Amino acid sequence: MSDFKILSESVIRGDVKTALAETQRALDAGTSARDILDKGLIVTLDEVGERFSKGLIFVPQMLRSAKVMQECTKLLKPFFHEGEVTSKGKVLIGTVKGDLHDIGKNLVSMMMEGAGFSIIDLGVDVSPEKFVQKAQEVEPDIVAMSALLSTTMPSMSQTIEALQKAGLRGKVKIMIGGAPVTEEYARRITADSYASDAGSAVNKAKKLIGVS
Ligand code: B1M
Repeated sequence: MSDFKILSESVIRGDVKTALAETQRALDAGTSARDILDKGLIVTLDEVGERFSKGLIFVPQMLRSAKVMQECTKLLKPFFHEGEVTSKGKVLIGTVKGDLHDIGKNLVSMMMEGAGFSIIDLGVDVSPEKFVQKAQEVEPDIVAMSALLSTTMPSMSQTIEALQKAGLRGKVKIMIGGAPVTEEYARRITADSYASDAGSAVNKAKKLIGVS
């Protein structure tokens, strides 16, 4: 964490200029994009969450930190491309209904895209009906759902039911993830796969549809 002290402090302060300069400095110094992301940015947002839980900061500060994180992630994006590849498969992704958290979902999209998947990103607050309608339209290989609130997790199960009712359940694989989501929860709601982070989401997606 100490290598990323300035980066971390600037994310917490919501200081995008310093955070971008620090991200670039770390890249120029040869630090891997993966380390900057995992050890510099994601751990800092965990710290932001801790401070929010303790009542030390409030939603506007949390939002500012999130924006800084997103700007820094843009700098890192080119480093997560595995090379020129044809589409490995189509992934329809979104953050579930009632949930506005999109940083994790965007990272999963970014890594999957970098690994050669085509991504159709529905954004945040995506209802089961919207997932179904878009799945009918684009015929994805995988429907991927993210949730960051324990209160929005049930929407994942509602979406699976809606896909089932629409006759799509046998045609798509379902992957879920997000901080409060667990492997056990995925099994319970009959999702095909759970991933704890964006890197493992890529590997699990490849496994799900049998590509390397
Ligand atoms: Co919110 N928030 N937030 N928030 N927020 C959390 C999630 C919280 C844990 C903070 C806390 O209390 N400690 C808490 C949820 C408690 C709970 O339900 N368990 C919380 C709360 C309570 C709220 C509000 C209700 C606050 C309020 O208004 N009183 C509110 C809800 C708004 C809503 O959604 N309806 C709210 C709002 C916000 C902001 C808008 C201010 C902002 C989000 C901005 C944005 O996303 N554009 C925000 C933020 C930034 C956070 C924290 C601090 C950081 C989240 C984050 O981006 N983490 C968060 C605390 C925390 O998580 N430690 C918190 C970094 C990101 C990379 O991690 O998203 O977990 P994560 O993604 C990971 C993995 O989970 C995984 O891959 C990623 C890493 O590689 N993953 C997947 C994610 N999706 C996946 C899908 C997959 C596979 C893997 O397959 C499909």
